[in-house]
Amino acid sequence: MNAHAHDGGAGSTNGHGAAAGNGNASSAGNGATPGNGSTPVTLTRKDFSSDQELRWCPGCGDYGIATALQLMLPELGVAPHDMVFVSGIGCAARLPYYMNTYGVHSIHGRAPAVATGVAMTRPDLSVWVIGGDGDMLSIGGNHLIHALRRNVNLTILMFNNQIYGLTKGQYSPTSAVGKITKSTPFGSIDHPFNPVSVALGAEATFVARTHDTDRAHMQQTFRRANEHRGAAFVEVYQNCNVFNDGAFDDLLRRDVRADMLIPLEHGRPIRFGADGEHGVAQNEYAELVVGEVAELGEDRLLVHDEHRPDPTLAFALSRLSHSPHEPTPIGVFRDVERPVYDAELQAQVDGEIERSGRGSLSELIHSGATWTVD
Ligand SMILES: Cc1ncc(C[n+]2csc(CCOP(=O)(O)OP(=O)(O)O)c2C)c(N)n1
Ligand code: SF4
Ligand SMILES: [Mg+2]
Repeated sequence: MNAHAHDGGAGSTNGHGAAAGNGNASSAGNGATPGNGSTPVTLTRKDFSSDQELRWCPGCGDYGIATALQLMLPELGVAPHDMVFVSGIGCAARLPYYMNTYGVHSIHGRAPAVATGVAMTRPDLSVWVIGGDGDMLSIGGNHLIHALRRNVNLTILMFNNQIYGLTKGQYSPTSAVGKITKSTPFGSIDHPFNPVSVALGAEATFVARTHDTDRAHMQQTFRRANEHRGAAFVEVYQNCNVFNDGAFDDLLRRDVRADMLIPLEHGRPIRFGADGEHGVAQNEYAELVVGEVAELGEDRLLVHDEHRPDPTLAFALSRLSHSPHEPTPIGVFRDVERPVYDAELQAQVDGEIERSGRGSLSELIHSGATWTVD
């Protein structure tokens, strides 16, 4: 795929291709280099915003996420025509329409598969995957975990509103037990997924959680995810004010937030509360416990290490809360290095070409056991 040659063609969501020059812009800082090598241009939110009016329900959390993203993207120093947003189907999946980048609004659940193809054939592009909890964990659960375990170079943002929004309020794999929806009139009996645990279980190399009411936290998390080489998974708590309003209120209301969000900061003891009075420690069975620092003891607090090669402790952190009604960690759970799928594949292909020459597809098809049917 040559993204530059497809302006307005199949796969382009909005007919707006390159916004700044036509070269491969990957200069550092808030500027992208035009193709003619002249002075870098300064990118702004406008460069990443399409001419389409943002259209979700008034009050939807998706507005806050889209705004955070569009305001942060210019800082990456990557020109819009070197970015691709791939989505599945759902309210969240509408995002590529609003981005003045390349984009594919693909098939329900298949965004990670489509994006894998883009990342493998065009490793020079910045490839983002956007979807909801239904798109990525119901029909697309399979595709998501394989993109994660393969460590394809993708930035995957999952907007979790614990409901199917677009189809008007059916339960999703992250809906709570007992949740009454159109498809669970007597209450859901399904045990929900914890998306961060799922990603860590698939041994994703970058796993984080953020939420739609803190723009700075979202931007910092999205930026870190995009800087990561390999598959980066970010769960974004997102309010669907029409079909699941207030799902995260017990965590995110201003008056409770300090006591309910556990910020994870690399190299720092894990503590929270207005005065850092609560903390996380390991007990004598090596299990994680949440308690008062005065009782646990400062020196027993767990020091967060994003870079631990073994995901067990990150997984244990993800299990500290089983619903957004108890103290819940946010931030980066894991950030480790592992060979990246697209680079490994390219190395294999290059090695074979060097060993055996370029080869011919026609010769390959007509070689070996072939026969003619009369
Ligand atoms: C193959 C297929 N099955 C079902 C649907 C119907 N459908 C569209 S979006 C969706 C779920 C959307 O929920 P989610 O991914 O959580 O996104 P949200 O709308 O909540 O952002 C479903 C079931 C579809 N479009 N295609
Ligand atoms: S249905 Fe929910 S998720 Fe979809 S646009 Fe409306 S408020 Fe947002
Ligand atoms: Mg949803």
